[in-house]
Amino acid sequence: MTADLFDDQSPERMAQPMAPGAMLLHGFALDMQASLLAAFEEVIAQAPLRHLVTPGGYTMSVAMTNCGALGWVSDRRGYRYQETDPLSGQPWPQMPDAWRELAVRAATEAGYADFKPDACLVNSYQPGAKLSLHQDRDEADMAAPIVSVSLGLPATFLFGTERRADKPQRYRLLSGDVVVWGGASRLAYHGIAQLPDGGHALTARRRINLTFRKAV
Ligand code: MD6
Ligand code: FE
Repeated sequence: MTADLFDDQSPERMAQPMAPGAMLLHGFALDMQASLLAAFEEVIAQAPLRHLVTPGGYTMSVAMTNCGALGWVSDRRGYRYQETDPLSGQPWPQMPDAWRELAVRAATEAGYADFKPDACLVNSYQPGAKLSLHQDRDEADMAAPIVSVSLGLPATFLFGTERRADKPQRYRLLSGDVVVWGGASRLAYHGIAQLPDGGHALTARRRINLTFRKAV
């Protein structure tokens, strides 16, 4: 990282390389937080947050829902993307335009032109919730990156390699941070450490995460 590259940016807006293909865009969504969260309320009014069950029978501590043409679901039969919400049998809510535009802009900033997300997984963490180390590998096209937007309470993002046994690096993700992730890092193991208690002006005792994918 060279000084002149960031001369015109406050530290809050710095782009931090994490690994080949993975970039943390600090504060990239900072000035959109309120509108992103207003759209979040509309999405969860149509497709409520729920705690999915893993194929192994474990109930996830993170509450999830989706918007866009496809949504990621888990149940005793496995993990998959599907066009309808299993709770209602209806299509998932549309992806809000402001969400899609943010994701495309962040992907472009990180070097992934032409990102066309068709799925957005919405994660809601309350204190005590965590997401164990996993790979995102249910998407058909591994050439497309994933764009992940953090809102509300801070969290520790664990970011490893393609080998589960490698010790992950730790990154603190704050409200308005965006992680873009693809290329050589696309199959890196990652997770969220147990969320500490806290309060946030916009989300109270919650962390909201939006992950945009190209599922098909
Ligand atoms: C989260 N994120 O931040 C969970 N996956 O709450 C993810 O699992 C994730 O942030 C792939 C790429 C970026 C991510
Ligand atoms: Fe993931």
